Amino acid sequence: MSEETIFHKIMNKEIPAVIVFEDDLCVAFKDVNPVAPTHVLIVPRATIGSLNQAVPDHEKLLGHLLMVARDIAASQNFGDGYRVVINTGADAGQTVFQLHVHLIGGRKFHWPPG
Ligand code: DGP
Repeated sequence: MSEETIFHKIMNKEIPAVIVFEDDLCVAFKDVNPVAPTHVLIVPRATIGSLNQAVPDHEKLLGHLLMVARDIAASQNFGDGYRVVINTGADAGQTVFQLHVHLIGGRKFHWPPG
């Protein structure tokens, strides 16, 4: 079962965050603990605990989150690339159980990630 998270409080403007984009489907704000010069989280307004809780009805929303990530990336001075990440489950490093897309850029990344 999905529960209210800190991201719901941010989306409801109950706690502050630096919001860089919002529309009727999602809110994008700066990560409080950035791992790169640009680190933005794109969060759906619909409660979805993780990618594992996504259902076929969410297909268009999931595509929208990626397009928003792409558009925010285009507004940044990224060099030759950026990374889009969805940590899914504790073993992957997910700590907030509301689906979110990390957009990180502004430095060079290595592969495979840690
Ligand atoms: P993940 O580990 O994939 O669940 O990412 C959660 C991210 O959320 C992590 O990078 C830190 C960020 N975060 C946690 N709490 C807050 C908060 O209160 N405000 C903001 N802006 N970001 C937060």
